[in-house]
Amino acid sequence: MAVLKLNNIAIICFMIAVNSIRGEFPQPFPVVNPNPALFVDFGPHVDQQIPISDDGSTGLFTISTEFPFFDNLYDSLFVSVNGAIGPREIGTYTLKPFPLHNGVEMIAPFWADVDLRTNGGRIYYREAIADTEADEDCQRRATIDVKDAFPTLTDYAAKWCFVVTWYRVTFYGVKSTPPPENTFQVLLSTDGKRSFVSFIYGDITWTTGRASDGNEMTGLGGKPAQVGFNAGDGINHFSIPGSYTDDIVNIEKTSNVGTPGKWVFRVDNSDIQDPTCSSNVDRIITEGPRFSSFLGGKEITISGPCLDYHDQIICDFGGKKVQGKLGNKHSAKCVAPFRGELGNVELKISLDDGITTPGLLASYSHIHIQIIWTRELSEPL
Ligand SMILES: [Ca+2]
Repeated sequence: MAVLKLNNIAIICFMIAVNSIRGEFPQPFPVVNPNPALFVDFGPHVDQQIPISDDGSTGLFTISTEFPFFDNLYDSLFVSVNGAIGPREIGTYTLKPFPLHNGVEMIAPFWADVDLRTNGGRIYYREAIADTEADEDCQRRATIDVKDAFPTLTDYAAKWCFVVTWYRVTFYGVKSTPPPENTFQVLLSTDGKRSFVSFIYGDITWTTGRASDGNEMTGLGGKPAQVGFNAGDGINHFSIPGSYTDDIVNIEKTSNVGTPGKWVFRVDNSDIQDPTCSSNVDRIITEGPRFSSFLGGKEITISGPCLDYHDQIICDFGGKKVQGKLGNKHSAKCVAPFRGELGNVELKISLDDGITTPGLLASYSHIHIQIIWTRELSEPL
């Protein structure tokens, strides 16, 4: 399929070159914000536009700040046609599931085989730092998203915002008329220290290009779109539920912040923070780091259960209990105690001052913490 596509690209590139001279690209649609309550203002009146291509990008775009992402700082990025943003161009159109190796750092609001040559769909982007109503609105909305999702971050104020909108884009190899179209937007924001990403979805109707075994009429099936974050180290990544499955076509009806079509994440460190919490007692706790020195002292962040300010948090590290503290409404923090031996211990968390006995899952969840000599001697679990 890849070879086929490459041949097609060569042919189509020639056709585009000819069309470009003749000015015969599909005309862009008039831009209509599908949901002003969700989507930051976008379009040719405020944005730049990505050149028409199948698997191209903005080219390297130098940003006016350093954007923290997965424990690194980035001062430039590519916006790739195929639904991803990062310090590298993402020309790949047939996806592999996260985690990806080879240093492919990626913010993926909807990584799939977008093709801008086919219909009038366009991708608009801007670094929203000007003293204009549209740019200030980007920073204001990003700030609100963060404060709504992470209520303890009352001091957060976005100083920089970057917005990209994939507007009515369709997929490579589409045969149907009119073609299925997707509209989605991503906001990046930072205050210089912390950084956040909002994914915003309008109509999502296709998931897969034809070269990824998708149906050429519907854009469904095959290897569907991936939504989440990839650190590129083969370990750290985050995929939202349904990513890389057929269910991702329903992403505009889902949320981790209670607003269908919106997902918000903190992305500056290696553990992507998803504000989703759950009263589901069987929910797996996913935060970390999932290791500590045998001397103790490592602060462990635990998320999953919905927490409240009146919860009395106790962490039980293999029988050694320590008092924890509230991180935000979705996370607690406990400092691992001294433990004079190596190996795994079970970490349990109580929200009622340790009254509830372990095993009554209404108040307990658990993970295993690996006790090691130093971080360098072992990888996190
Ligand atoms: Ca493509």
